[in-house]
Amino acid sequence: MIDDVRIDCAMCAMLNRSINRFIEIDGAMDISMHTSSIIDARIQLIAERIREATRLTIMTGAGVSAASGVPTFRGQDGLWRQYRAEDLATPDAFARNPRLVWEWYDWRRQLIAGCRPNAAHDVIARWSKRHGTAVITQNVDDLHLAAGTQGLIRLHGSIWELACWGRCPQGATPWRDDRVPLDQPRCPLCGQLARPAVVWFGESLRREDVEAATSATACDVFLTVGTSAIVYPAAGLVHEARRHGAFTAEINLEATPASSAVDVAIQGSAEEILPAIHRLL
Ligand code: BJW
Repeated sequence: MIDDVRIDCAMCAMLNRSINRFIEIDGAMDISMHTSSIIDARIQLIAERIREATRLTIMTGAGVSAASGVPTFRGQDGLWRQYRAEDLATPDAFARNPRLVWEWYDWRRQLIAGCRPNAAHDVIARWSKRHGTAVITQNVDDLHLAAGTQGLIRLHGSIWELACWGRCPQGATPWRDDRVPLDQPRCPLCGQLARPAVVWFGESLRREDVEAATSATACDVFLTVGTSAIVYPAAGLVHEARRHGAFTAEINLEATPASSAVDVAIQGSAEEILPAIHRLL
């Protein structure tokens, strides 16, 4: 945080000087006052860039749904703190123990069924209606769809869709099944075991989704929101956008590997920062 105070713009240099005076009186209070003015300046800058942009792309991760009550993967109370990805989110894990994997997905489906979109989803849904906007998500909860987001690119599939584990020709196309609870469902076409139509580690993403996401990196502004930015190929998109000359920004509660690569990083919650940007548009 202290490093954050040493930002290299004229306004902040002036603020830094006044801060240093205040720090002698009450450091903690004034650092947080200054940090909030930096955040305000960054919010303003992002809003300006969005206003000027013809093509806006937003990529989201689990942090966007955290305020709705959906657990993240790698955060403090993240799923991977309790469970091993290798035991639950790989094709090998499903082949070894489909009952265990289905129990985990069924538990998550029941939890997500009780969740509603939050202010971050609502703002993104509004922006998605503006011509030239693309929304890419790694989330499988479909809360962006519930909020009304248009043209959503779902890189990791949907927890509400199933596919045939036996890869029967018709069952390869995912179908929707909203039932909760769900006990080891079967493919309605061939009767073999069904699987959640999500993308597990080591599996390829759908080619159409990767192509759509890649072409959305040719944009003026690219926002990466609520993702730890470590799972590929999603994590590579912000770098691709930068190579295309986009203005890039990150909104996340904490620093990620993307933070040092983007033009502006805001450490804050998606459900507060996105509405604050929206109010300035
Ligand atoms: C807030 C907040 C608030 C909290 N406001 N912020 C290149 C290099 C190295 C490895 C690879 C590579 N290319 C491929 C790989 C292998 C692998 C990979 O990336 N591994 C890495 C871990 C290193 N990738 C794959 O296997 C992918 N397939 C693929 O590339 O196929 C070709 C290939 C295969 C093998 C080798 C090479 C090529 C598939 C990846 C599938 C990921 N699947 C999962 C599960 C989906 C189903 C399910 O939900 O069960 O997807 S794993 C999990 O991680 C899930 C997520 O979508 C994904 C990303 O997580 P996300 O969204 O970033 O969440 P968190 O929890 O990590 O972060 C939340 C963030 O929010 C935190 O930063 C918080 O601070 C923040 N936050 N509250 C704002 N209120």
